[in-house]
Amino acid sequence: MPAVHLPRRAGRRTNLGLLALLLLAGGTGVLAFGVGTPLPARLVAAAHGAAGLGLLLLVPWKAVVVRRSRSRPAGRRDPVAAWALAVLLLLTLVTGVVHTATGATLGGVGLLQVHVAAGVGTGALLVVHAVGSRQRPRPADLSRRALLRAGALAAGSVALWGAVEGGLRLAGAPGARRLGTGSHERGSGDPAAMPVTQWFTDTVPADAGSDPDDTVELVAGSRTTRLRAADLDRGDRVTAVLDCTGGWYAEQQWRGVRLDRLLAGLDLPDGGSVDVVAVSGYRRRLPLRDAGSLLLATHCAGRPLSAGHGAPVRLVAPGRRGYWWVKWVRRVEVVDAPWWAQPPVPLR
Ligand code: HEM
Ligand SMILES: Nc1nc2c(c(=O)[nH]1)N[C@H]1C(S)=C(S)[C@@H](COP(=O)(O)O)O[C@H]1N2
Ligand SMILES: [Mo]
Repeated sequence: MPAVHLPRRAGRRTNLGLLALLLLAGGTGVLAFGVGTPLPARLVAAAHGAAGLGLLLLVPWKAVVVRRSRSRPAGRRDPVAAWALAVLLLLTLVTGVVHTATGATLGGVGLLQVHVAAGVGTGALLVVHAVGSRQRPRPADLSRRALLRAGALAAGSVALWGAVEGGLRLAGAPGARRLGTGSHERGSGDPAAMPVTQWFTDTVPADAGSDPDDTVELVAGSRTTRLRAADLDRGDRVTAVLDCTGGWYAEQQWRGVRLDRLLAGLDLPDGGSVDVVAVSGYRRRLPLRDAGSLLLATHCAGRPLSAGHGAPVRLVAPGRRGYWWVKWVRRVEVVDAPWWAQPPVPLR
């Protein structure tokens, strides 16, 4: 088998290349959940796709490395963990590409959710695997030839990503019409056709929107005001895209009251924030300086919010991913703390 004669260095380079692409894919994947504005989102998604697809370029080399290690008596001691890693990575790649191309769901679960779960699992197994077969950095890793090879791998990855993008357009696949974040359109202009999505473990409150006397607490300093939810429809309108990290988006017309109008006349701390809290405790903290673009919405597409979509009042946060759009708002509180003093994503 001629492959067995592959120099040891080549195996090491292959492993380092895989590791670099996996770290890049994992890092940009996590970043992709944080960005909602079009251009940065597009760049992050493109880097993510290129890094993920680039892994395929190294498969032939890695196959040789694997075969060689199996032919050595002192080969890998834990092949089960190594194969589990390979299977999980394959699942990550397949679900990533199929989601990108089609936006498909399986029994209500978006393929992107499977992708993210498999990606996180891959990351965990990768740590175990890489610790077990550590490759120490060497001066030669920074040689001209090594950098040229890394450049070729990067160029090949970007070319492969470009080929996939071109293929989606030629085929007229749904993926050709997806948003910069990678999300597929679902129910724009028709809230009834828009998915009802919870971040993690939150649930639709049984009585959401059924009581016309529901109130929202507005807290600033020592002052607490109770506002009837029904009185928050003050005719402020915005058209904005709800872009869920589950991989779908919808553009809707929202109506209610702009947050800066609601807060007018209150004592607002410089550099402060506003906590928007749901009946269930689900919450997000946003910078006060954004108040002019935030809306407490009571209506969507001209009709009162449905229970699933946040009745009687939800936050509309244009340019931010869906998990910021707190539904079933019960309390709005002005705080001195900066917006980033909170978990990066909701915990429920
Ligand atoms: C081992 C880690 C991962 C690998 C190898 C990987 C790989 C991929 C691949 C190959 C694609 C398809 C790209 C294309 O066809 O253009 C993709 C898409 C995507 N992945 Fe990952 N992924 C990983 C982890 C993650 C994580 C942790 C997240 C989020 C937290 C994530 C979010 C996404 C998103 C949003 C897309 C759609 C991007 C688009 O439509 O352009 N991925 N991924
Ligand atoms: N209270 C509460 N608000 C929430 C969530 C949640 O789980 N609980 N999920 C968020 C997420 S992840 C998204 S994408 C949007 C979904 O809004 P929709 O169900 O109206 O489509 O609501 C956001 N607001
Ligand atoms: Mo979401």
